[in-house]
Amino acid sequence: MILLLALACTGAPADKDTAAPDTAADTDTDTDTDADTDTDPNVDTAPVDLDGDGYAADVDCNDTNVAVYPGAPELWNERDDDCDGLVDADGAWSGSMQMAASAVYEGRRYDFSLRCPYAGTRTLGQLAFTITCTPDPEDVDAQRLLGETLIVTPKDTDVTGAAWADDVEFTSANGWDSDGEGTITWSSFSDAAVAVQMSGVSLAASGSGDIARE
Ligand SMILES: [Ca+2]
Ligand SMILES: [Ca+2]
Ligand SMILES: [Ca+2]
Ligand SMILES: [Ca+2]
Repeated sequence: MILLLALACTGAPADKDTAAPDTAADTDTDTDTDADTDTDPNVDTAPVDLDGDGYAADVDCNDTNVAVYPGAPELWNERDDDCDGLVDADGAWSGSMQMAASAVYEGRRYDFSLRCPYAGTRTLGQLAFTITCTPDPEDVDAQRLLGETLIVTPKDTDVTGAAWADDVEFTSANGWDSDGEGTITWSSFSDAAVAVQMSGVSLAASGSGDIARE
């Protein structure tokens, strides 16, 4: 009996693969049914599509969810549905805003019109942006009352879904700052409208504009 067992464990085992092509490199005893073209019929390299959405695991960014695949409709669900590497409206955003500001100084009112580029990002529930207003460098009153630059930044950066509304801060290069409010409303995953405003005793400003994902 011992001799028979020893004999059974020596030498090349019989090839029982059922798939073509069969090669001399294949010396296993497994029975597999893969239909790939690699030289080892015991290794199945054929693309796998676990969730059956028509996209194999190498291109399907979630092969266990049938609603997620390249080109799938992107939804506001904090998930990358279309496999473009971006969750919802995440990405870099830019655009231009027009701001109106008014200041009262020594009993006289001054009005200013400012063009203010928007630059920011939205990443995994966090918002960051800087709206940089540059008053006319030739306007002595604007420089004195608003500063060389007037910057708007968010105070609370949490964002979910298609809308954000929270406090912002206006900061002048002249050294003062003032709280205001801001909103961003997404009309799609690549377009949004921005509005900011602040209202102080001697200074008020409000602006709006459109931004787009880069
Ligand atoms: Ca799949
Ligand atoms: Ca999938
Ligand atoms: Ca999504
Ligand atoms: Ca996406």
